[in-house]
Amino acid sequence: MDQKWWKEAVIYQIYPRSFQDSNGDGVGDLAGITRRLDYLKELGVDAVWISPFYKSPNDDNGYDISDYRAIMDEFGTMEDFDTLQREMHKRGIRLIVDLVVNHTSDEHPWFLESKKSRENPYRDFYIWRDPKDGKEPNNWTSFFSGSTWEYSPETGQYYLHIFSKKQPDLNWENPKVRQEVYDIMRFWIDKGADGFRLDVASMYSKREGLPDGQATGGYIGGEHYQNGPRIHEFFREMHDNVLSKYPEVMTVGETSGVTVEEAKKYAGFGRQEMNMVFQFEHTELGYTDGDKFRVHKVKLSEFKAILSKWQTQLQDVAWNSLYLTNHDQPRSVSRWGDPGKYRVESAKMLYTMLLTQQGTPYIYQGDELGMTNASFSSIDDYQDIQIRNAWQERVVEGGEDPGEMLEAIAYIGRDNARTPMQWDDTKNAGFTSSTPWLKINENYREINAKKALADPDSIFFYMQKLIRLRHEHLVAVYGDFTEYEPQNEALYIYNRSLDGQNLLVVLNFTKDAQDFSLPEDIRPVKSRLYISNYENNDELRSRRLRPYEAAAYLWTAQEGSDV
Ligand code: ISL
Ligand code: CA
Repeated sequence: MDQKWWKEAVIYQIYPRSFQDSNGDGVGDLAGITRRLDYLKELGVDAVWISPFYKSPNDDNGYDISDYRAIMDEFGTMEDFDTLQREMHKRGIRLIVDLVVNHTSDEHPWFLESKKSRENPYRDFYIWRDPKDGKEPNNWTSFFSGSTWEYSPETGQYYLHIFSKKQPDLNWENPKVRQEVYDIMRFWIDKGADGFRLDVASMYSKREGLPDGQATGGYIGGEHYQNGPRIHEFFREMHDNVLSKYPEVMTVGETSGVTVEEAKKYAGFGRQEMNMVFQFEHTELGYTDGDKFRVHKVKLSEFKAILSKWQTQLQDVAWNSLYLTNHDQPRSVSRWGDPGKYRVESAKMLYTMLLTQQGTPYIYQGDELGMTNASFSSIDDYQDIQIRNAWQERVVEGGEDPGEMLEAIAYIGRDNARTPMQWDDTKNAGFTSSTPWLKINENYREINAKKALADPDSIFFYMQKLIRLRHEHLVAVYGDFTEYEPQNEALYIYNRSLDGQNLLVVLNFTKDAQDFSLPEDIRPVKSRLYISNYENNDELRSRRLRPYEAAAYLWTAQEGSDV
């Protein structure tokens, strides 16, 4: 057990545009975050990851950066950043910043130069190709619809963009690009950053020749740029150049398309690449032919199989990260729990799971309140470029059924988690004094922070307790993981164990009562309740679980040991 702060930490993700507006323009900002730090301190999180706050034309809400060393106008000034980081550190909260370097904005000075001429010194900062038979150089499709290629008449070539055409991909083959990235990292470490979340970290290395992808229902071409040929070399170089000099700085890679085998390389102990990765298998569960807007129902056993696989296979070799949602996913209670009658119970149950598995847990803003999907009724209410482009391609141009598409968006679309934080029951939920950039969920009078802080049984205080317990009991962080009854379609049952200390977790994923029988090899001589979302007695035994009940017990089989 190699103890590290980032293994024991619970991290909170802030999407700044939607967290707190401080100046009445309808957009969240850095000063707004500073105002709410005591709230985060009360929740008890150790670190905060803030989605991009750099200068950006906002084609993709800050994931398109035009200056890596300046603050987005709408979010404030560098002084606001300095204050924020100082106030965070004063409270013992670490700061993780987002590093978006698979691509820049097309308004970044590098790209403005690059597109001018084939001889420009910045030409090789991006990926340019000649047309093929007068058309795009290959068949790859963008995460935001259409081709990944955009024609640039100035020079008669196409440039690659895996995301929007305003997000040209950087050419990581060029060592100058990599040195620029390392400089940006040093800049933010000097400014007070304690870590980096590496945006689309699995996609920097594209296969030579950029061959056509296999046509499937999802995004075409991924096999040629996800976990590409030089990716691990790049991360070792990043480590040598930057991270090795700052051993306390943590890194988490957002690695779509990562397999367990690849994750062991990115986040393997002693490999000196990054500390942990976000894997995508559970979030992409049910995507029909890889298409996120066609999600079919899945069984609980499939969901459990993925999470348990990541638990057991990374154990002792690599570190995991744990998340139920983020700014790209629907709300966790809407996707995996019950956003209706059992909203509170199921939200607590889901986070009991997240905070009792091995890996570093990430709580996305508003999930501590049990916020739900946006439930907008019109396409005009959505702002997300992915949603809008998919609508244009499928409904407007493709003639697909608008009702079905709206339903798919309401279930899986990225704006579901981007509606503003619900702070109180006043107009605009205390988020802003004017019109919010994205509509506030109509349920804010029922679901808000003010109400949660006045209710000792709220999801907020339950999460606070889960965080405190995780800090007190290392078995929850480092314990080995063993699953029971993987085929059970109602209950998720697992045990964590560390040095004779055990934590048994039982989670009911249904709205019905379910019988739990104590696994045969679990014979506690002593046990006590760790946490539950219902009133419970204090010993571990077979019994009936109520709807969405979660119960976790500390126990030992050793005579004379304490729990
Ligand atoms: O939304 C997704 C699935 O359709 C995700 O796969 C997402 O596009 C992917 O994880 C990359 O996400 C990250 O990079 C994007 C940005 O739009 C996302 O917000 C960011 O988290 C481009 O920078
Ligand atoms: Ca503002």
